[in-house]
Amino acid sequence: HPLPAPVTEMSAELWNSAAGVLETNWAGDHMVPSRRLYPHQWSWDAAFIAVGLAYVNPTRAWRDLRSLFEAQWPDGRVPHIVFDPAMSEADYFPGPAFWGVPAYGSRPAHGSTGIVQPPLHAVAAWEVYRRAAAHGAAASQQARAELEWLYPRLVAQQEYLTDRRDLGGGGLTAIVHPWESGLDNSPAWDDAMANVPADLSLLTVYRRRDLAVSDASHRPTDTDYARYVGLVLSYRAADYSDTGLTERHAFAVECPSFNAILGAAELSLAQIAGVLGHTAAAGGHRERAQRITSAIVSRLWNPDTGMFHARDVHTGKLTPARCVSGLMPLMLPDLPAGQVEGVLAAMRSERFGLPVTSYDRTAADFDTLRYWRGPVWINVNWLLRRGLLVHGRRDEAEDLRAAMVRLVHRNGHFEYFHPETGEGLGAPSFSWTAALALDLLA
Ligand code: 9YW
Repeated sequence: HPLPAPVTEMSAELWNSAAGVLETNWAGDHMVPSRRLYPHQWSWDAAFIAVGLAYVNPTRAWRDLRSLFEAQWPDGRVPHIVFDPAMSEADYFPGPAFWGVPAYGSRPAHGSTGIVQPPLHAVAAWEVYRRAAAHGAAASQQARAELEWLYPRLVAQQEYLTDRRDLGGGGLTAIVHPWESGLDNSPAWDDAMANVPADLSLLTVYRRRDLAVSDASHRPTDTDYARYVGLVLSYRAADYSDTGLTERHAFAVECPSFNAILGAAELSLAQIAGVLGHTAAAGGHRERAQRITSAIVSRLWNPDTGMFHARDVHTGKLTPARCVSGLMPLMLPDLPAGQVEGVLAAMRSERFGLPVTSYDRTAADFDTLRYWRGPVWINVNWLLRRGLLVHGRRDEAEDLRAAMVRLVHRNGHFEYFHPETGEGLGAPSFSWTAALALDLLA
């Protein structure tokens, strides 16, 4: 499937290299984020990836989403990693044996993790569906059948997050591990993580695999990892039950990005319910999106900084850190004008730049290399561009689109990028960067 017109040499080159990355990273029934660093299936990666596959291989887009949801738990949670039985325990830490989760569902997987990631899949499914007609009648028929299969599963995912994970009781989902945010070592978690025990001796029992395949100065620290491992052990101790979790688990945080995606998912579910003829359900989804938006505004907005911040469920405090997650509620169409203006002002300020950094450039601990503590990531910028479009900021959306395309074309389909030089960092041939490049070009 060639790039739709207008085609320039630059866009054709980028389109072909992006399609090539998705070809390389296809593992039979799912896509891996990166062959070397992340050799299994990741949950929110699958959503971003489907958005790109919608242009070049819709059958694989549906296959990837279906594979993920085939591993859905009976309680509705969609695990953040589904482990590929073709890989061994040594290929990724923490691997299947560490999590100790049985293989749920029909997927012939090697189990999964017990935590979740942002529920972007309804948004992705709707995008793949919308593009199906461009591939002909058979693709349209397939898209409808896949939506029918996915819809109840997407609803169960939302219900798990809104019913079981509303640990703060205010209508938002609380994440119980930084990995659940998808923004692993973001400064947004520093305050809450300070209250999580860091038992470094755990790292003599469990060895980090990431350091064997990437640069330590880019990755979360050993202290971070000791806490990450400790939090999994804590959640695992009661078989990942959410009952009474706040009292026995050291980390519970309401993340503005996670909850913005939760709200956006309800709106996509409303669209999906509409085409499937579930009219009453569609109204319910729209109402839930509105409730989530109101809860984000009343619980996570800080009028002094003019942006959103993560809220620690244990202390009730907002973190002072200004992170990209605090811009993400821009995705929500019912966000009140005051909050829209605040987020836009923060985005335009010297704190974030174009494309936006993962963390405030002017902060004393801004780190140009370390993962979610400074570098530029394409996926969150892609979500912010959606937010700009939702609020009719076409020129700014176009500037952001052009900046992302330039960055990836000049530097390659990397996992993340140096915020000053643009150099590609982390894993090369990274699936979501390639997938989203296709969408930005189309
Ligand atoms: C890790 C796969 C995942 C992403 C996350 C990202 C990273 C895994 O990679 O986490 O080992 O640190 O933070 O968002 O889903 O691409």
